[in-house]
Amino acid sequence: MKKLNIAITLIASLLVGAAMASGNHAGGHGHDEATVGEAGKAADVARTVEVQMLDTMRFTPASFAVKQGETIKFVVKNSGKVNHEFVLGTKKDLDAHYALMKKFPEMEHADANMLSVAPGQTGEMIWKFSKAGPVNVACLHPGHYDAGMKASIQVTAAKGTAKAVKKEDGHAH
Ligand SMILES: [Cu+2]
Repeated sequence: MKKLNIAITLIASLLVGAAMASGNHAGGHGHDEATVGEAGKAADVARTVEVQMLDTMRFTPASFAVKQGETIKFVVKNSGKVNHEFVLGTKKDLDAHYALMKKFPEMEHADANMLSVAPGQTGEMIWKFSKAGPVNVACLHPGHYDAGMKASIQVTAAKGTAKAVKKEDGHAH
């Protein structure tokens, strides 16, 4: 039994170590940040989006749209009485992360793409949506994601992409 405990502790510390390491270098490794955008700079904020987190396991609004290249400041209010979090990612990454959270509920995770907000508090995240396509939001606290605590962000492609394609059918200069 003692051996098993040691093994579990070792696995847990390895996982936490991996999570921390990925937070230190944005981009690369096919991590969340590479596929859904990157931490934004305050100077680039185009607009602020307010989101509320509720104990009914809902985000409001639960879906919104942004433009590719836009930097958004999320002001996330926890209107409930329990902790909630706001985590950006692809559905695949969120699902994988959630499975890990269920196994290790005490796991601390802090990264540029996640925000943990205590009841009655407000957190802020500045995020640059550098890629077009869907981005998902989830609260990964055990039970919350299952109960539907998720939201979706549609990132529309920047204009000019179509033009760039058109140019290529021309003659070589
Ligand atoms: Cu929650």
